[in-house]
Amino acid sequence: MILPQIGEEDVHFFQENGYLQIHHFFSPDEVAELGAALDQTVADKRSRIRGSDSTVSDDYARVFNQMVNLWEDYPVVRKYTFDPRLAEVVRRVSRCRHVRLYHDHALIKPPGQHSKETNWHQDAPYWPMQQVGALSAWIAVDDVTVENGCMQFIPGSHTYGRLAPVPLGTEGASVLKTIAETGVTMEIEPAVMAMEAGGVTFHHGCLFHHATPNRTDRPRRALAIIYIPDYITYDGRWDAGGAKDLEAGKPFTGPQHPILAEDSV
Ligand SMILES: O=C(O)CCC(=O)C(=O)O
Repeated sequence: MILPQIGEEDVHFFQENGYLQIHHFFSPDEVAELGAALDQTVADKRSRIRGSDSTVSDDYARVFNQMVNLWEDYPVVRKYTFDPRLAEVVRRVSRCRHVRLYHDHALIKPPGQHSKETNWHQDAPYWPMQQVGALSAWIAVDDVTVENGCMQFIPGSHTYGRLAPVPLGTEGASVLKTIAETGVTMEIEPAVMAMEAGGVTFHHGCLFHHATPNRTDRPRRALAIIYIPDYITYDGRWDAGGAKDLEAGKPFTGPQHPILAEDSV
């Protein structure tokens, strides 16, 4: 395996800012392969959660078509979800011995006037984990810009810890409002994560982030993978990864949460 070129300064940047952006992580051929696999999931009308007929609100569907755990039924997606280079970056920036998969999800933002922004939110409140520190890798499968819904991050906002969950698709809902209500004044100077297809951003589960609506005429495709550092334990809530045998207070384990990168020393 060719190890990703990330140095101590990148790890430091992630720890301080809560994110890292790496351009051209995947080659054009890899992106084309992943893009074709995501197009297939859409053509198949894959359910949001496999085997579940639960539906989302129209407003949520205007934020994105979210399909969870595609690795289980699409071998090409599995190849990218399990990509050891991605997982190794995650392991290094989170300074831990190993990282496990929580789940992957396609996030396909529909185009046009009805497309909605992804509200300013944190991810950690949705995850059944006792500690914070889990993080995501977000692979741009199309070139992303403000026009088609690239992500924006508030550097350093992960240090505010885990706040209340924000309902996606609900007009006006925002973690920025939540933090303002606590009386905290913070700098809101978003870092705009525009990049070409094949670029990847890594973001901490407590980082404040959002994405603009997609005002172009083509869907904005992304695959995001969520990772669990070894020091995190399960808190007993519903596990979107699909495990049925986790024990509250114990580390994540089992075939739904495989180890994707491990310290070799
Ligand atoms: O793709 C988007 O619009 C937002 C993605 C996101 O919030 C995430 O991956 O945590």
